[in-house]
Amino acid sequence: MTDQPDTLYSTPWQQLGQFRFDEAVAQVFPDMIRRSVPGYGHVVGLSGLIAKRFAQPETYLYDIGCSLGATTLALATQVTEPRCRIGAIDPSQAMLAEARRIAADTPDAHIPIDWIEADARDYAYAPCSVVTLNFTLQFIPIEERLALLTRLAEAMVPGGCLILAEKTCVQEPESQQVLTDVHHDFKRANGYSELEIAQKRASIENFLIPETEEVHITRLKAAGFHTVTGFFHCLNFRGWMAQV
Ligand code: GEK
Repeated sequence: MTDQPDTLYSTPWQQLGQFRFDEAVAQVFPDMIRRSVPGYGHVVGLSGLIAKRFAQPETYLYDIGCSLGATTLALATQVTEPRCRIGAIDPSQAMLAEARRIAADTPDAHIPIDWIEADARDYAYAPCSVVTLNFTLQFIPIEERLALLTRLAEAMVPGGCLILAEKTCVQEPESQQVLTDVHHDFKRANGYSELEIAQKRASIENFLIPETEEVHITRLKAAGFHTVTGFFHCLNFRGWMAQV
């Protein structure tokens, strides 16, 4: 596992470009996400347990926006159904290269993994029983989210489950402010400076677009998921199981 500390925004940037999932990010990603997303480890671990319950033999499990494969490996170690395969999808070549390296060092993965360099919006999905979209839908333009979820619901076998985790927001400005403030306190408590918090925020502002829980649940139902059940909530981060 790459264990480099995230210092990407620790010195002033002359020109802050939009955040990109490039090689520099891939090198520090585990540290970055653990210090930035409260409950990230719980979401990953629970994804494996939920997948174990819903996986069906001879189907695909997809981990979309797999990054370094933390959720992918949770699926591969928990699920024991016969003749399953995992499709781990990410458009970032740098992320996938690191993910492959980490997976090669994980001996207790039971399920073969196909590492797929692709955009989730274009990929032709095979029949699948589990899909994880952990902190990935938030990077897809809002107007394209329903089409992607609809394609996923159509690819799922009856009884299948989508696991969706996202950074969310709330309607009431005062509640939103307190959630943002405590999230920044969480980052400070994890060693990020004011400069790092401010620069990361500026670079990701128009790239990571959160929505409310109500919008997510309404859209999941419109996409064809009949039951949507929350499994995780910590500050402004939430996770749902959506069944077809
Ligand atoms: C984890 N799920 O560790 N199609 C597929 N992937 C995409 C797309 C797209 N259109 N756009 C961005 N990504 C992981 C963490 S990180 C979350 C997910 C974060 C990918 C992008 O390349 C990146 O690897 C991932 O989504 C988001 O459980 O960085 O906050």
